[in-house]
Amino acid sequence: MEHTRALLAAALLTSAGCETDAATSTDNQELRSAVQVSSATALGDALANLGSGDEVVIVADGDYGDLELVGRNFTADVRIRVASGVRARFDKIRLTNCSHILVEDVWVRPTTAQPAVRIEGGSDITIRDADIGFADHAVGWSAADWNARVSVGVEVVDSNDTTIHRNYIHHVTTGVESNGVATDVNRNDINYFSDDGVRPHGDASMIRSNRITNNVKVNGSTNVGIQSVSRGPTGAVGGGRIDDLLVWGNTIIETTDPAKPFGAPLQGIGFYDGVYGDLFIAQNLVSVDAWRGIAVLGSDVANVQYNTVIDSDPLSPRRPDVSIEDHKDGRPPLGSRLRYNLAARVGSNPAVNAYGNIVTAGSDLPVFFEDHENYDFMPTSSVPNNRGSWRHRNMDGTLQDAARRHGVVAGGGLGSFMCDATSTDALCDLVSDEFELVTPNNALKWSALRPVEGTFNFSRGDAQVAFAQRNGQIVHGHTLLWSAFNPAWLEAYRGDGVALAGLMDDHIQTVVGHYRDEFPGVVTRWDVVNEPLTSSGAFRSDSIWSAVDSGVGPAAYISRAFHAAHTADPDAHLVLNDFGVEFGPKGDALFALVQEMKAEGVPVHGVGFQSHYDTSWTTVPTRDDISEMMEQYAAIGVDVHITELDVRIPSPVSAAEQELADSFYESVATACFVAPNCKTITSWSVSAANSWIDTLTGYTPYHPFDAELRPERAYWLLRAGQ
Ligand code: 9MR
Repeated sequence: MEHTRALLAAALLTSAGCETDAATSTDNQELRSAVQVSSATALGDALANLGSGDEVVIVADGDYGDLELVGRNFTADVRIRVASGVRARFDKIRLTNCSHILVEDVWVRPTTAQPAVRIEGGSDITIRDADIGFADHAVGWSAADWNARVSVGVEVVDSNDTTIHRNYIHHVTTGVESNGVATDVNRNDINYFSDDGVRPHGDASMIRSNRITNNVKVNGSTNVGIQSVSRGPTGAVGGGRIDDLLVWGNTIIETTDPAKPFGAPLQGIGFYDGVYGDLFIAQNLVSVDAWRGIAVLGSDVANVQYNTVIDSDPLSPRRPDVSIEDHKDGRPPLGSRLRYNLAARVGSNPAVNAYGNIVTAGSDLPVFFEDHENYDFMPTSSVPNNRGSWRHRNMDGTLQDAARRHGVVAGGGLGSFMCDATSTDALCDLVSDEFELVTPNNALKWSALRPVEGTFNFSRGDAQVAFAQRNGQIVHGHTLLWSAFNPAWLEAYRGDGVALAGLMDDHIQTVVGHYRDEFPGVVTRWDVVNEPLTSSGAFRSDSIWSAVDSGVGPAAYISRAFHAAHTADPDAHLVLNDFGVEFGPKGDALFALVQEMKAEGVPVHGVGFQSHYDTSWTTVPTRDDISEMMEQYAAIGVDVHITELDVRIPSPVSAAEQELADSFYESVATACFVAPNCKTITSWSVSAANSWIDTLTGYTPYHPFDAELRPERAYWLLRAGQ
């Protein structure tokens, strides 16, 4: 969006053909005003004349010296970017006590060995797509040259919410160093460094998907790919605490350039000076010839998981480890897990919960990886079923990462007896890693909550909601009212519409109120009513709820239920959920119902397209059907959630039906990703290991993961267009 706007602004300027000009839009209020400059003086003037923000300065090719701004705080991002296809060189960049500035595409080549980019104080600064380095290459450099000529690429000092994104940072001492809170260092390529790749020292920071390669050893300092150091009040190393660091999906390779001089052991991820609280080091690939691969010394809840640590030189004795150890002062690690890593050595601190790790010998490399000598760490089929290894097929993380890029939440369903706050089994781990939302498939239904009249049994529901809470997930509450899966005693109310109305109101108030109070902010949405329509689009007359005495018309109980849920939790997002509603008479009927409810002021916020598909059906929705129905809902301000996605294929599975099954996943994902009002894709069962489809005869279930929890093609289709 932002990008498009700027391009549009740039196009307007180009057509105006001026060196300095201002363009504003009359037909699009969001379009920023833009200024184009082609000299250091014009740039200085343009920066001096900026208003309160939301402006773009486009820099033409040329040499601009230092970019220095002090105390410039904007309310919306000011964007300083280079015109397409040209090079604008800067000597240094200094942003001091500034906020909401985005610097893009610049070419930074300092002439002296001081940090190339320094951000001090202030907040919300972004540096992206820049080329930052002290030289283009270092051919012929001596160690003394290295020591004299380079400094830090990007240094962040006491500035919060900094983003360092997609830069090429090279020929530096350290690539990025920050002590700011919430620094996000992601997708940078850090190449040729004489100290460390990235040094994150500030709380709540993320180091994600960076590529860190080719260290040079030119002095006494030890080279580490990513190193974090806590400091105490007096500045003592290891005397403090750093919380909430996420080190995710980085690739650290000691040497990719065989001609590189000054080669020496590179330690991968060295967190040697804790305490580190709530630390996640996951899905990183480290290929080094050092004793240290990934090591954490001093932790208070650390998860080091799904990493691959490869011994890049099987002939040398050094075997890189993955480990969580005592703090250097002797304090043992607390609440920490070391799991599902694949490494040349695995630590064994007795205080650490270690499981699922695989130790590789150097000689395994050709067996485990497609072509490790050429840095292709695609696992072969010989890799044991360790999730750390298959994840490296795709370094971009999980389903939730992929969905989030489209503004969509990825959800997973929990079967009746799956997962609670203490679960450590692989399936629950997978659900917590891959999805940011869970839906208890059965635990919140009437027969689970109220098997006996007069009492509520929240034990199963609470266990699953506690699971989600522990993992920072949200919950889709399913379901307050349904015609099926009700306890037998409820039937006794049929015929007494008034008593039934009271029972319904009380149920909604009690259940929604319970989760509102006991797990604040976790159950953020509810299927208030499930499956109210028949396949022809009529109201189900067999549903006990149709007997509620609540005014005129068969839909009256539905509106009453939504009002009750809204009263119980005004913040909850309320959903009407049904299957087969993407098209046809049932689809039209649901839309008409929701439209009418909206018109009457009923608090209905979303509809659920359940999306259980069967490849033997003769009529199935196409991607266009799904998209068109989503658009209709968008027009009346209603969100769409894919609430129960799965596919079943009659056994034995034919190639044609498998293809059809794939096409369902593809249609749903692509339709949802482009629809601004499609907010969720939930896989009802996440794997064939926990499939409700097994309760149907003659079908093979098809879910994102197979029975061994390996990703199916459906998994990759759900990541479409990431
Ligand atoms: O997957 C659920 C299965 O385990 C239960 O036995 C069944 C009855 O409660 O419900 C299944 O889930 C259904 C969901 O609640 C509503 N849409 C259809 C789902 C699949 O039948």
